[in-house]
Amino acid sequence: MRKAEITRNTAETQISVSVNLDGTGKYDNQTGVGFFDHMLDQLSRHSMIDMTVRATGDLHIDDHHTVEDTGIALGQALAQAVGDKRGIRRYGECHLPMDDAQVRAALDLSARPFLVWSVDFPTAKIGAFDTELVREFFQALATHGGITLHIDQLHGFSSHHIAEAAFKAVARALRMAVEQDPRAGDALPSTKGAL
Ligand SMILES: [Mn+2]
Repeated sequence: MRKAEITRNTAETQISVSVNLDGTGKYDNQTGVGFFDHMLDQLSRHSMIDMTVRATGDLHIDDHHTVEDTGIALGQALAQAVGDKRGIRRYGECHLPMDDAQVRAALDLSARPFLVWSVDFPTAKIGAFDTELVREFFQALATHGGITLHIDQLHGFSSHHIAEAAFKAVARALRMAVEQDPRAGDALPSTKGAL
């Protein structure tokens, strides 16, 4: 089964993550950061990856360590669950509209971490949440998941919609990339012989 569990404890955060790539989008995400939980729920639901996240972080400072470290653990879990990448599609993309916002995600499970981030939030906050942490999360996810991840905002004036469209776009792209390609058998989707 393509599942993984990661536990990551530091002086700043204690995090446990479990994922099932062949799930139905069931989620149970509790980080203590309300808006971030809402975004993780979107990531699970729209990728069809079952996801459980528990994070206890130093929220008395701010949400930064909790969000970033959850991205690290989730990236590690995805990389572990996807395994040797035989038979998967490898690439995924999505243009995701949400009311005023449209965000495009394109990704490659390349083992070459890279984030292209072309998103400009019109506000510094969504409720109590710092919008800059959306980028921090995806940077951590890309780095520790071995993902080449491009996220481009095409439209939008609501920070909530832009953030949510980004998470949903990445979710849909991830769903595509981790999916088994019925034509591929157990072949590696690369001419190099390694990914
Ligand atoms: Mn929402």
